[in-house]
Amino acid sequence: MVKEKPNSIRTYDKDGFRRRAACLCFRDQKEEELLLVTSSKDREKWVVPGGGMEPTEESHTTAEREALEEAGVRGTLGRYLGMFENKEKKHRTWLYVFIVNELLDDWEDKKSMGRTRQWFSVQEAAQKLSHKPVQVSYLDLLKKEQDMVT
Ligand code: U71
Ligand code: MG
Repeated sequence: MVKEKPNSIRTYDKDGFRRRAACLCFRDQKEEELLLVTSSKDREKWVVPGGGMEPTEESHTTAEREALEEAGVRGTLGRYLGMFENKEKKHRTWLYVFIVNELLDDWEDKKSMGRTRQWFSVQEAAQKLSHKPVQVSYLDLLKKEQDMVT
């Protein structure tokens, strides 16, 4: 299926990197169960919900909007985890923790492209994301943080 986002305008940093934002959507504050969504191009593959920042948006606004559009979740935006660069694809992603408190039955990308979502343990998620090395590095950072407090 071809992805169409007719009203979206891409934004770029001065050096030509596309600006994105994304959320690690957890079931609760324990941050053990993570929600992934299927890829727009390949329904067999899983990705972290996220997408391009629009001209008037701040990264946290984009992150919450993408969680709603791609995963159909509402919740509470948590801490900022950092900015992750994909040198190959030339984009930068501002990443946040997000605690889900509402799972909608119907949402935009389910209707438009049949996108689905599923909970995974952080360890399972890292395996599912192996085709997206930068997204694996999101979880590496999370593990590092968790090791520091335990
Ligand atoms: C795709 C591109 C794409 C990106 C898209 C990636 O459509 P999407 O939201 O699921 O995400 O597809 P994915 O991650 O679902 O497989 O990656 P691919 O490897 O399939 O080409 O990302 P990348 O190649 O730049 O990493 O970006 P564009 O440049 O093709 O739009 O869309 P993204 O960045 O999430 O933006 P948005 O705002 O449409 O969600
Ligand atoms: Mg996206």
